[in-house]
Amino acid sequence: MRTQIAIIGSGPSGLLLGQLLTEAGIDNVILDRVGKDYILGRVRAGVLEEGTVRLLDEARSAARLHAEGLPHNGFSLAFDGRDHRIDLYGLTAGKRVTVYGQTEVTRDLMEQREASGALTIYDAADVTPHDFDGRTPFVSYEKDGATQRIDCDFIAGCDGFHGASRKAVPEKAIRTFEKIYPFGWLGLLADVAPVNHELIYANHPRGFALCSMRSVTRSRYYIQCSLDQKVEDWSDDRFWDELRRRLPAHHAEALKTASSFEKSIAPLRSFVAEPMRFGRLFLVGDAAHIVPPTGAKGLNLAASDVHYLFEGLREFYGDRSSVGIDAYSQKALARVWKAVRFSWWMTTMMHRFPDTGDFDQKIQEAELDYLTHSRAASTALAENYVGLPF
Ligand code: FAS
Ligand code: PHB
Repeated sequence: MRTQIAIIGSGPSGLLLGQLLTEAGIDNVILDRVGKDYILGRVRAGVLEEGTVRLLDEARSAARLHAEGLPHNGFSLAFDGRDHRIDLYGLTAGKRVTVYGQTEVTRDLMEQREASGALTIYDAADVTPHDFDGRTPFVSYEKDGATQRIDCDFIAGCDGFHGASRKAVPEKAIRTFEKIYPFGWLGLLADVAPVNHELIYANHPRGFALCSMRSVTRSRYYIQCSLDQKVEDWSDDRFWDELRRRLPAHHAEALKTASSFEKSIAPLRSFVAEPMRFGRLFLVGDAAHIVPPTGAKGLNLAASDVHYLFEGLREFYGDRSSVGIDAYSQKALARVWKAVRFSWWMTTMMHRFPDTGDFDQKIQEAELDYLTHSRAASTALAENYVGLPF
């Protein structure tokens, strides 16, 4: 088989890139090692920047997002028993975010891809990129008991942090930067009305908590937990009690609870691989970088990577110019590092660290106090949260 772009990974990165390429008449094939249902079973991001929404519009995959997504003009920081609203809309001259689950984004992109007739190969084992340092790259994989091959012009490694693409790059050709946080997030999904109409990020001596949502009838909550915690040790009641203890009293009293239908613990890390291009292989999204979810940046960074790569590939096939693809890594990394910084800053400000001493605690409190009483400081927070320009 031959295609122009072989895409490894059918998560948001691969699906969004595939849809934009298909819309532009550039042939592409997506391969994933698991099936559709497994991918749709993963619960991840919940907040979309305007740039991500625009790209989904361009991919003609945003109809349900516009019908069901929740535009949010602000969020609250809770600490010291009070909450302080950050007016995103007012501080950024009219920008906002949209609350719409990554699972639904993925479902919409999958449906649009099926309607377009573009090929996705699920349950492809041992997917491996080859000869990407030359002019005739190809991808091999195992399926139906045989080794298959797809010849292509370029390979997009959209296969996430644990994927095969970054691992296929010679060690001497890549540089990585990593920070592991000494805690995780225990997340819960329940069909119950959210405690607040906007998100609440809570800094509390017992640990961080986040009140989010998927709709006005489906809540998404997180509490910071130590890395030795096991999800099976957390009954719903224990989770709800701990969440209440970390919220200001008026929210704790208003909290509505119900049986959870999803509970999981995610570790937190910051990770960046440089560069993001190796000959005819491009790394996209989580394959190249990971951020702690505190700043709601992971999925949105994947979208901006896709934007830069798609524009470069469209220029390559349209104008026979490689200027765009040659600039991909440098352009993507410039935005990645700003989002990595913001996510690190939000995480450091909002969480309790095991080695947090009295001095560090006072600095955290001073940061929050300054942030909620200075227009300049809250504007800086707001412009990063809604997403820096592509
Ligand atoms: P993904 O990991 O989503 O997709 C990669 C795809 O490649 C998968 O379908 C996988 O099956 C496939 N694949 C992997 N290896 C392969 C191989 N060898 N061969 C073929 N296919 C392969 N971001 C936020 O903004 N907010 C959040 O709250 C948030 N929570 C998260 C919670 C968890 C547990 C995780 C892991 C991430 C979270 N993220 C969050 C970040 C997340 O949303 C990612 O940024 C987003 O999924 C990135 O999308 P992709 O780059 O497509 O990678
Ligand atoms: C979510 O709803 O899953 C979510 C929202 C905001 C974040 C992280 C996760 O910062």
